[in-house]
Amino acid sequence: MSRIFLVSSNTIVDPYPVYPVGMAIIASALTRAGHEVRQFDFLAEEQSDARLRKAIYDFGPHYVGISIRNIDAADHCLNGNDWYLSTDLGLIKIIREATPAPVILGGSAFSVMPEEILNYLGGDYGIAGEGEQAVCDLIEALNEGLSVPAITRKGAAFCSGDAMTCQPLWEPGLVNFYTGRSGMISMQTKRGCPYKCVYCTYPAIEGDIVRQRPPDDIADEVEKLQKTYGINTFYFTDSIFNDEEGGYLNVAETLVRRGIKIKWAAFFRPEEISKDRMSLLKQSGLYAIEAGSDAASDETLSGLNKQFTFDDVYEFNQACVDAQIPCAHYVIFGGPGESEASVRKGFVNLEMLKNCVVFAFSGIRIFPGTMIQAQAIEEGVLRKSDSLLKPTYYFSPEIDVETMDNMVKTGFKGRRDRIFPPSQGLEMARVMNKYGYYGLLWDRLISFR
Ligand code: B12
Repeated sequence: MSRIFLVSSNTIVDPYPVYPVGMAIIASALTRAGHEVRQFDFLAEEQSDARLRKAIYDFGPHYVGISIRNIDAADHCLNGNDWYLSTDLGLIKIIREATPAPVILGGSAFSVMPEEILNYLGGDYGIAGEGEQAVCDLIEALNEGLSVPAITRKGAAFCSGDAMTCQPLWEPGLVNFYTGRSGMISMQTKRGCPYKCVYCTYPAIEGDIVRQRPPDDIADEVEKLQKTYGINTFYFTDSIFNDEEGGYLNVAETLVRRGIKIKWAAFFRPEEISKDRMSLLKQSGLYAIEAGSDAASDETLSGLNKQFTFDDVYEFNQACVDAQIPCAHYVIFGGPGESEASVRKGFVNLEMLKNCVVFAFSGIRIFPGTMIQAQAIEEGVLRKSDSLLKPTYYFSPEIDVETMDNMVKTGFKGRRDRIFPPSQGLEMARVMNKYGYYGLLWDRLISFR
């Protein structure tokens, strides 16, 4: 048995603070393997270095694990003022002063560029991708004195759906902290994304094979959270909730069959969805959809390799409107193929989307190993050796960025349901928080009356 001190380093509160489910799953797996675990959430602990130091002294860990969720906000308009690894660097310094225990890094951000982050932060070991089994194996190997590589990469789709029955170790204090500030709790129902969007890091984090958690296991967890904490609003954090195989329908059916009454929201791929399916989802509690529409014209959708067209986005939006489910579309301007003509066409298209919110982003954050990195290298705007640790963005060479941003600002002017730059949405959320509103908040901009 080892004592393992886990730290969640994420301090982002935009668009709202999100429960550190990654850390909670690791805590659960380690506890099941017989270890003693302490979870320390830097945000909930008011970002206090002193509390962190004291908690480490009091616990006397054999190992420290850091869950690193975000590198930056992937928002070009923030001009690089959204870089979070400096927080992790500060945490490691305190940890090193407080204990000689080896430091193990993991988390979604870590998995996106493990070598660079391990080097930058000076951790001892890192686990890229799914961590629950890998972290137990690593600690066992270290306890046996075996030599292990600095970075473990068991393959991004390591755990089967059944192996994901490892429910997070929910901490009552953290549950209250996060539900109090966001009005919801996060839960993962599946892993893996089979699509090949040019910018995407998801395959590196959770693999490209869809693995569905058993629906009854999900329902058990929902019920447990409802009974123990009175939580009724959930966010299913899957990369894409409406998987092609239809596993998501089994989740909805199970919630309905078991008479579980909750509200839930999730990310959807804007693809054809029948009335019956929408109605089942709504019956199971679906109250809002965030759609990865990603671009506003067929040229740019194809440039991102989305494998759907704007007609699909339109039909999907109509299906949401017909079912009276608020939908927010996330679109990026400036991707491959973007030109002034495609932005104009994009505005004609977006105008056709009724009763929905559109969040627009400018440029694509480039991550290692993605197709967009290769394209940027080919276009001569990036070198293979360039570090991507600090926010680096791709813009189509066919458009001037300032001109494009101004076109988007002008196009959205005067509309509260069209948001650009993204910080505008955050300002709106802050104001609503002041008046006691929490949650997604954008859904309140839509009315079906
Ligand atoms: C759902 C989601 C959201 C939702 C969250 C909703 C909610 N209520 O929870 C919303 C839309 C709000 C959101 C917002 C943001 N997100 Co987001 N989000 C995701 C997504 C799709 C899933 C995250 C999740 O919950 N996963 C489930 C948990 C269980 O998995 P996990 O944390 O990865 O944990 C596993 C492993 O990483 C590992 N692990 C985790 N911790 C540890 C610790 C140790 C020691 C070890 C060994 C292993 C380990 O084991 C775990 C189990 O296998 C990911 C992409 C992805 N596919 O991962 C992006 C992602 C995490 N988001 C990202 C970003 C950037 C953001 C925003 C900053 C974007 C923005 N501009 O607003 C905000 C920040 C919000 C915040 N407060 O932190 C990036 C982060 C990387 C980066 N680029 O910096 C990701 C990776 C997407 C991407 N672009 O690449 N997000």
